[in-house]
Amino acid sequence: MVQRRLVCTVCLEADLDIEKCKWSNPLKQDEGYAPPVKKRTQSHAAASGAYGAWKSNGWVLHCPKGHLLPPESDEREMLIMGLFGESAAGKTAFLKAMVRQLDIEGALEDLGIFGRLAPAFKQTYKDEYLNNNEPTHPVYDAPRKPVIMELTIEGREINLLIFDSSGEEGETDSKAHEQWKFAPVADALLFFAPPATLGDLPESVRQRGGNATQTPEGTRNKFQEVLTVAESNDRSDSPRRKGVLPIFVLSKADQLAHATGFPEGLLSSRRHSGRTVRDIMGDINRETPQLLDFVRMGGGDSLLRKVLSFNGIGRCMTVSGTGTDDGSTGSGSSVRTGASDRCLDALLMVLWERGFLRVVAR
Ligand SMILES: Nc1nc2c(ncn2[C@@H]2O[C@H](COP(=O)(O)OP(=O)(O)OP(=O)(O)O)[C@@H](O)[C@H]2O)c(=O)[nH]1
Ligand SMILES: [Mg+2]
Ligand SMILES: [Zn+2]
Repeated sequence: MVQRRLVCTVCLEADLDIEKCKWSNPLKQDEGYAPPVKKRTQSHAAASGAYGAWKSNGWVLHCPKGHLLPPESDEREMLIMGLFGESAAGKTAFLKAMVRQLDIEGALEDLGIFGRLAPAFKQTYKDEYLNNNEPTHPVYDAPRKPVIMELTIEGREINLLIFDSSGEEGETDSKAHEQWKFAPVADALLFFAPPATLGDLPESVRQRGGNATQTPEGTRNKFQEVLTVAESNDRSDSPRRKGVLPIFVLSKADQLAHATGFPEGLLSSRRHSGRTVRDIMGDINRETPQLLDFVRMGGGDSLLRKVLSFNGIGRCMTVSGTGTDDGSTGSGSSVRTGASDRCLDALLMVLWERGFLRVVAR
């Protein structure tokens, strides 16, 4: 059973009670509460008619404090992913790869999963992510806004909110709590660890790319800071915490091509087309022990254990080819190797855990 969640992207405090949310109509400069035409238990179809007409007249849902909620929040499920890791670990590149795979490549369509940037959010995405001014360096200490994607799986609609943190954030406890307000409400926490964070790998491998600034200690501290924030006001056995999926992401894995012991298969495309959810989940599960062995051999055991310490659950995955850091400038100056479509493993894992894929996996 999937629990419907409603979180305001500005307050990020707790699950909101939809009955307490405000409807307002910017076109009519009017404010009020939902008319009693739709019961909470009604399905989307049953809710059409007066309710639908009323909404198409411009009434939109706001949180009790008046912040605009993500599109169609009264109808859709909500999933929240948070990306964490040191600077230049590949988080923003991962997010862009996800958007590209879902929205442009339609990579999961054969699996019955359709995704696109929320139309109202497209311009913001272009400005903030596709132009050069990536929001990698926060100018203000204001909490980050998510990238909002809409997913459809067999008629079920989901607002996917992805919060892309910056490695510069979380300097102090108090800053971390302010900047990562989304962490305690996230469904999935992604912990990014590029090869430089694996201290037992040969220096030549860790430094591939030339300017790898991450360290095992820096990343371990970052992970700990994230856990501290994500755990706040939640007991370790609380149902919410148990439902979270922490994911260890070995990023920039193309740097590991030819590294001793690295399973090269992890650099091959996930090839979603023409396959089923079960095929893909099977592949992911088969690869997991190989990946864990390599990370442990490379000295990443304490990072893995940190990720696992959140609730005892944990997944791991690898992504590569979402960017290049070989020091060359300009796009197209180097050949990208790797499997950027593996960025979707995280989404599949979360959807699977949350029971969204049962219908398409039959
Ligand atoms: N080799 C390689 N380089 C990558 C990969 N993904 C990203 N990069 C490069 O790594 C650098 C940093 O990537 P970002 O995605 O901006 O890193 P980030 O984690 O968002 O960093 P902050 O926002 O500063 O915290 C860029 O030069 C990317 O092109 C990858 O899969 N392989
Ligand atoms: Mg970034
Ligand atoms: Zn709010």
